[in-house]
Amino acid sequence: MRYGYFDNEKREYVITRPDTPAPWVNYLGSPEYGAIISNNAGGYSFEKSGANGRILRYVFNQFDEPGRYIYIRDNDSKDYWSASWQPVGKDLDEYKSECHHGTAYTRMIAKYSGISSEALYYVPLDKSYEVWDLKVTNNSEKNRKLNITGYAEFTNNCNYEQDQVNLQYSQFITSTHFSQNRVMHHVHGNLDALKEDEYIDNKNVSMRFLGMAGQKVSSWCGSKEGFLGRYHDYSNPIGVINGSLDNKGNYNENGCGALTTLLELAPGETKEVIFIVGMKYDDEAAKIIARYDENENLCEKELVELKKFWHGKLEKFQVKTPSEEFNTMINTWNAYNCFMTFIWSRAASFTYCGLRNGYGYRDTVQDIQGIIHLAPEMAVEKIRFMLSAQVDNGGGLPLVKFTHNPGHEDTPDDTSYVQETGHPAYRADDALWLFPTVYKYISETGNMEFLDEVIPFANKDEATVYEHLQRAVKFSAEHLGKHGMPAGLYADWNDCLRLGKDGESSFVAMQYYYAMTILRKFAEYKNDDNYVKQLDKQQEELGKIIQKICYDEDRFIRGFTEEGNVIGKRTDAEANMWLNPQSWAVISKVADEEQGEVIMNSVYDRLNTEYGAILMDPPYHAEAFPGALAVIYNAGTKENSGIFSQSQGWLILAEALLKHGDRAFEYFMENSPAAQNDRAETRVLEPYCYGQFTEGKASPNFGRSHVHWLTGTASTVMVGCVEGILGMRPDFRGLHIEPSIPEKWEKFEITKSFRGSRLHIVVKNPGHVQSGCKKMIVNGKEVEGNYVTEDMLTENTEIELYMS
Ligand code: IFM
Repeated sequence: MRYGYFDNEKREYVITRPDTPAPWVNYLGSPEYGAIISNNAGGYSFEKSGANGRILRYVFNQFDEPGRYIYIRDNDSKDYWSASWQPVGKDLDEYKSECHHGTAYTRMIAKYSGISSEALYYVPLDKSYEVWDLKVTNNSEKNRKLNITGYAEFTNNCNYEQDQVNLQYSQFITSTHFSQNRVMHHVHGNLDALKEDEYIDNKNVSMRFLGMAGQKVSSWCGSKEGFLGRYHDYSNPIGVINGSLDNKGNYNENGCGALTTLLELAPGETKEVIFIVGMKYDDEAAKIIARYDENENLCEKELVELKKFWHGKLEKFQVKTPSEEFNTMINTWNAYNCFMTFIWSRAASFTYCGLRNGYGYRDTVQDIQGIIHLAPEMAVEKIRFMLSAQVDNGGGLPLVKFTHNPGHEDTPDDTSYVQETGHPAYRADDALWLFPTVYKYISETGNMEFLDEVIPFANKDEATVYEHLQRAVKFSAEHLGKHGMPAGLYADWNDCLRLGKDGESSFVAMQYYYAMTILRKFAEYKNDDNYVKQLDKQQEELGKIIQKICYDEDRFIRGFTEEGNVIGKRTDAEANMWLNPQSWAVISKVADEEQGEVIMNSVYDRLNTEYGAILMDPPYHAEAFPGALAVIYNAGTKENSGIFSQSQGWLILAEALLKHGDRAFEYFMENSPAAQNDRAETRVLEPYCYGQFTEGKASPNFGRSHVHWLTGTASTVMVGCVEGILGMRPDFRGLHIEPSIPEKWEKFEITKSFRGSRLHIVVKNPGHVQSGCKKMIVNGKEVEGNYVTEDMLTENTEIELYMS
């Protein structure tokens, strides 16, 4: 069953049935002013921090309420509805609606009772407030008198947790006041005698507002109970039913902002009402509202600006392949998803309440990879930041606080860090993610000088990027287990594998091996011959160990427990086959081609399902060792044999590197949100974004996906598709083009910005092969091989590649 469609031209997903199997959401703004909105206007907003800057309340895991509600009431018939289907929830036979989720804006269109409305929700570019721009049209033949009411439910405290649980405190610090065109909500209003930079117990007055522009306020309300009425709810607020709000604020109750205006519409007439929400003091709120009163069509202009910004970013890489699903994801939705996870990390979603007050090291470093081909200038800023969160011993800080202060941070070796972040020790993999990320950035841009840039460590001292990477390798070398492979420490990529300082991880061993390949390239570039030799030796030894103790006939094992027992051997009753060590053996080139074929066939035979490959099989139940935390989850769920979208990306890449275009694409399609648009009731999650995992075959809900818009996922799939399937593989001097495509594809095109040139690449495949290059023509001249070097680039570079 489908609930909507992709409008690729506008880069929108259009929801035509509002009763979606879950709230399908969009992101507006950025954590500077963050707003999340569902297709039924549910959601919340915050300034700077989801944990400490919460403005609008949302009750998690509770049917998508409350939200940015706009009520419309016919004052003659007294009938009322909402600009989004919920909260009033009119009969869908009479109420027709569309929700257009676009790039950082959402537009709700509704038609009911001869009235149509369009509510556009967005955060203007570089502004820290949100706008709900409503246009209402009278499509009937008579004059209509409508009450339009905007409702914003403010949290009683900027701290999300305090608002939700500490009611004996948070209920007694708020009050609301009305002035002219706005409800001002004061938190700690009694502290207004303090100066702006004075605090008592870390507290000072903060103010939020709901303002109205474009029309005159006819009535207002500042108390949730006053607006809803006792024993009423969001679907039938007394303030809307009565036709007028009570014009009362709150003092020691739950605050809200509700504003009503009366619209009189002649047949065919359209009028506009603009609601604005933000966290500002009164004079600034007044100025913001005035801008919308004074500037005609400001909202439309701001929307144009917003689209220009986002579409401009997406335009940097566009494909035209025979697969609509692939095009949709790569051109818009996977790319947009990558930007959202890059910007937001796990700051907030409908699953993440915003309480994790920082960036996860590994996820954030991986997220960067998803946007390097689109916005290398944004990527490098974040790379710098993440390098500055590397401890001088080479390890990454498991959690990098939003208040990160390079050079002055505590580390997992300090009790204070452990107490503050809850992370008791280093993880084995964190800093190893830097290698592919830094390599991709330097190769995309050719910015070799980046290696010499000096960046501080998290705790003390500073070093060049090259030295940072050397320290990361040193960290692994200094944390080896009994067999000489990297110790698993508090976790590797898999949060549910606690292998400690004696247990060992084959996945990290492969990452470490791969890190040395990359570092060697940098060392060669820098003519650091001794270091090259050292790396060669170290890598060769590691490769031998991995082959000797980790290869088990047709698979790589997952590692060793602290006691030295093998995890994931063929004869184990549970978890005897794992996905990641197979794909990473190929990616890292620990496995040669022949071995790669064997292990990837094992994956296909043992782990693949119609929704992607499960993480391991069979799930843990009775045989888990103490560090196998996956057992805490139901079988077929999350790390316990769920289908991790993140791992699908590596699988796609690994198959593509083996030149298996058909299989790479098959894995893409199995797990691609867009490819499941027609199975929305099974997938449940938004068909335009990746989730953390899909329930595996051991679950009775096989195929259902969870944890939307999560970090780490969209980016690995993006890399699998761009670098893997499409074969965009830049290096220091240019771009290798090595597609691994389904053999049925006869042709595809790419437009790509690359080092100041606009590439137009046409790949032809008349002989229907999965990989290869028979001939390549660059700007009309046939060149040797499939490598476009920088000196061949012109402002517009025309490339034709014949695969067969
Ligand atoms: O790698 C982790 C990630 O950091 C958090 N979510 C789960 C992944 C796998 O355990």
